Amino acid sequence: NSERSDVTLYQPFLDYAIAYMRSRLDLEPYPIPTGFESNSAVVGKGKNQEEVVTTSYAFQTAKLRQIRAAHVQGGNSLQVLNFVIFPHLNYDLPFFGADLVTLPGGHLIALDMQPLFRDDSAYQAKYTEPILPIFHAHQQHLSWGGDFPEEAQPFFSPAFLWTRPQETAVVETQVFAAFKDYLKAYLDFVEQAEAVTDSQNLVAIKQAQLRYLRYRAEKDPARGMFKRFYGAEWTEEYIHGFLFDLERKLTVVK
Ligand code: DBV
Repeated sequence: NSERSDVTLYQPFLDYAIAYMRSRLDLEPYPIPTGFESNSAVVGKGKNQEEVVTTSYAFQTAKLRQIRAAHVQGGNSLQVLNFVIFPHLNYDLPFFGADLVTLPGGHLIALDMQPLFRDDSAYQAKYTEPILPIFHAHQQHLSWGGDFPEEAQPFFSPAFLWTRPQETAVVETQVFAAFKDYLKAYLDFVEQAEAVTDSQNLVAIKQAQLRYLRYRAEKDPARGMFKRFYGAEWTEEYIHGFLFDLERKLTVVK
């Protein structure tokens, strides 16, 4: 239905996530580099002109190094909520990863608890098997989205919800319900998580986090879009200085 408006499609997801996290976690602000809290640009020509606003949100807790969201609002056919939780390096927790994307071509939804150790069966038993019932319940309504980059596969769990709904109403209902269930299950994991102290495990976690982070920063599917809107310099700084900032944080002398 072309009458309906998608302009705030993911705002309820963002509002829900922040309110829900506040209800269960002791959220502290996480610094957003100056100039990256929000950016806007006018794109397109004539009647097709749209303002594209990108807003950043970031928090931290004792167990979660960075909880951050990028919300892109550019009218009916450009809405993105990219929401990722990066645990501290002394927890074996997976990443919470949500990439909710609406483009002129349609909706693209990626939702997962992205594993540190994809092929480790003990890890799967701990962090994937418990969410398989949620995955199967939602997958019934959200069919597999088809091909995605082969090289990205190691970073997704067997409970990866990947779907391209035709209808905006499906995003508002089924996808929103899945998002809530995954976030709840993730916070349950966080609640139960105990700090890792074994030095070998700590090294493995750090390596796995860096592997994930480097992949995401290098292959960020939003890079082209951000460059067109806001220029190359802003985009690279946004990616490495905020969206995927672990390497920078590790090299800062505290
Ligand atoms: N994706 C991001 C960030 C975004 C973002 C930070 C702030 O990681 C948006 C914005 N994702 C975004 C956009 C597109 C996608 C696509 C705008 C569409 C790009 C386009 O079509 O031009 C999951 N996101 C995708 C795709 C996947 C994901 C698989 C399709 C890519 C393709 O077909 O090439 N989430 C994404 C991903 C990982 C993840 C690749 C890897 C670990 O966690």
